[in-house]
Amino acid sequence: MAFNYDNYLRTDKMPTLWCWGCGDGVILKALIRAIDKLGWDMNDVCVVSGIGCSGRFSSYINCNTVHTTHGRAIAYATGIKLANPDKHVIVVTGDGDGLAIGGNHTIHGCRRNINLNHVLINNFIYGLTNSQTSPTTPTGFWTVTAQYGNIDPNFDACKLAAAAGATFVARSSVIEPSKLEKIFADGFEHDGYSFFDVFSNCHINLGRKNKMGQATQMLEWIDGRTVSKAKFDAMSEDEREGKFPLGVLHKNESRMEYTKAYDMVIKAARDGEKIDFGALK
Ligand SMILES: Cc1ncc(C[n+]2csc(CCOP(=O)(O)OP(=O)(O)O)c2C)c(N)n1
Repeated sequence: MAFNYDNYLRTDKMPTLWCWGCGDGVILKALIRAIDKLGWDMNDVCVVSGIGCSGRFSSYINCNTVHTTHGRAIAYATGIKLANPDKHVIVVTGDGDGLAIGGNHTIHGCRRNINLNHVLINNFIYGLTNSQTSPTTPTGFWTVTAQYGNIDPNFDACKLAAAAGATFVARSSVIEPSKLEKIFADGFEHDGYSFFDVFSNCHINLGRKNKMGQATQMLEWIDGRTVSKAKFDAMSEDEREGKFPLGVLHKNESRMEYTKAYDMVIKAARDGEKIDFGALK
């Protein structure tokens, strides 16, 4: 039987505001399918987003949603999760939203290992506001804020998240929707900060202005920059240049999740129990 997306969407908000061929729709579908696979009740799910094309997720998905301010989605989501530890909180940001203005919040969410599911839609540009440089814009690319070509080095978002303390870190792309769905489902089940770096195409505000062709050519461009983790691990340093590994890149199940740690604080304040600081490791 065909999958019925209408059960999960605010159909009155359709069609979306996204450009034709935008990868955001692929990611929305994979996210919905992962929720369906896990059998989550949509009343128990909260999707929090910032501002950007990626910020539209909270408008289109039919569950508890909060469309917050640019760069602050993780801060809102942290409060929501602390007050509702039994609910599933999914945060959707862009690369500008989650790595530039909101980079600090991403780092500290990872550091705390709070059980948020952070989907970072990485289209390598500020999409909504017409092509400003983001922390993942490749070197040499034209943007409105780098009209002679981008000289800034770029972040590897997964390395950043893992170094900051996230306990599930994965990369996928809109080229592989079924793998994306599986990676979402695996990460959503993980009890800790799950970070997903999802490569997506913005053929309008990155591609067109850099003469990269249409959506399909941009998918080929993403394909050329990505390799499976297994292949990446077998490559030499030189071969790895400009390539990004795909798959689950880091997982740690031994660290305590933050709402559980915070529960010890509540018990200390309410019942005079001692906090087991040794258990925090
Ligand atoms: C505090 C603040 N600064 C700047 C803006 C303008 N603004 C809105 S979205 C955005 C960037 C969007 O890029 P990204 O986060 O990469 O998301 P995308 O649109 O590509 O999905 C900016 C600069 C804003 N809304 N609020």
